[in-house]
Amino acid sequence: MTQPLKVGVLGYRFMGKAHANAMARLPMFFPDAPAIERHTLVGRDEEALAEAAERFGFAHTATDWRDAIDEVDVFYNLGPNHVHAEPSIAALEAGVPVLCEKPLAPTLDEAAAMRDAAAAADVPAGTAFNYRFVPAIRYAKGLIEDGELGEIRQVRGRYLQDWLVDPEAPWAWRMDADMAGSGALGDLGAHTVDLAGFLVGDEVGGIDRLSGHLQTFVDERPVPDGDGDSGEGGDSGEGGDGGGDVDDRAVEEYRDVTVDDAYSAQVAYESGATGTFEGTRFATGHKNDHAIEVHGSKGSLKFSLERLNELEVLREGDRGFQTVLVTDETDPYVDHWWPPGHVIGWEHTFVHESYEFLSAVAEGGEFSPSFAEGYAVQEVLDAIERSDERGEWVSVE
Ligand code: SOE
Repeated sequence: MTQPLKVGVLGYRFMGKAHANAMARLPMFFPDAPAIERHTLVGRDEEALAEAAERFGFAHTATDWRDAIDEVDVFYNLGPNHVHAEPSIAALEAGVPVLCEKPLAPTLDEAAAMRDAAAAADVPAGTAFNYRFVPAIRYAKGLIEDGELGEIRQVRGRYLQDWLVDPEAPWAWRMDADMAGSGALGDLGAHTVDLAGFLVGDEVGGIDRLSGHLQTFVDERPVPDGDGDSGEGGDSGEGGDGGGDVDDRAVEEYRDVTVDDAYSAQVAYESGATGTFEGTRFATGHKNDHAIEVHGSKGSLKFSLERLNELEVLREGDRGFQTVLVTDETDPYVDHWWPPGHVIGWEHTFVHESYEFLSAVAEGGEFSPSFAEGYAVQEVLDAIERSDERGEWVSVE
């Protein structure tokens, strides 16, 4: 009998919890998935790490990621963006497959180094764009591939959150350019750019040129006493949870916000199709509102993450949009979960993602989205920043 794959995970906050949950669900719902052992959890704060390892079912902990890479068969890099490149490259050089959170890196150069390390390794290197694994998104891609929408003319994507509306919401690594790279652009826009490319890229080609705009609304934020940790997985602000309120904690300092709070971009595809993308952490009342629409010569579709079991589709001849409930035989994962109509949620996207990634690892296959695909997204993010700086349309290099 083959030995379970020993999995090492860097990061134990929001994404650590999402992926650990996925690993725990796998053997119960995906018995054909490779057997895994939740082996080593990596972080800097020993006490918090030990508590997380206990809760997430990891047998070992390490405060240095190098120790984990020596011990494991698979490495999940779920740390803040500035710790994506070095550990991921080291793992790949040691022949250890890597699944890394998005965006691939804070800078295009680091992302290029990661892409090159992946190309030189003969193990899978995946970028964790989990929204590709929403069944409704797979269904939408099938419709587009089958020509149901005709010639694709427009794509529209937006990702709206509101966890920074309060100017006193605490500072976190996601607001620091050195650690995060960019703000709403990299954190939210990376998802939208990837999803648009996944859905329509084969039909409309790459993005030829674009016009980007970035805005920061609040320039500095309070750092609660002892908080604002930039450590490996030990961050204070994993997105939606925002690190909580500072009212009941002593505020020692205010720290600069050096990234965008919101971005928007207008894109021109090689085919002549156009697109608009926008992302913000300031959309009052929108918690995790990721939506994408595609318009073609024969039909259109609309997807919203907040109603992820559904897809709104208008086919040629329809007088209005039909809501398709994607929990039937059109869902590639439905047999693994509940009978049709028994809806699934956000956390299931991580289970599907791990199932595909670990299967690729065990079978020596390819995993998509790869580091090369993560790099392609990063090129678009970089172009949006360049366009904003120059105040003009730019090419995507
Ligand atoms: C934070 O804004 C965040 O957690 C993102 O980092 C995730 O990628 C997204 O899925 C939810 O929001």
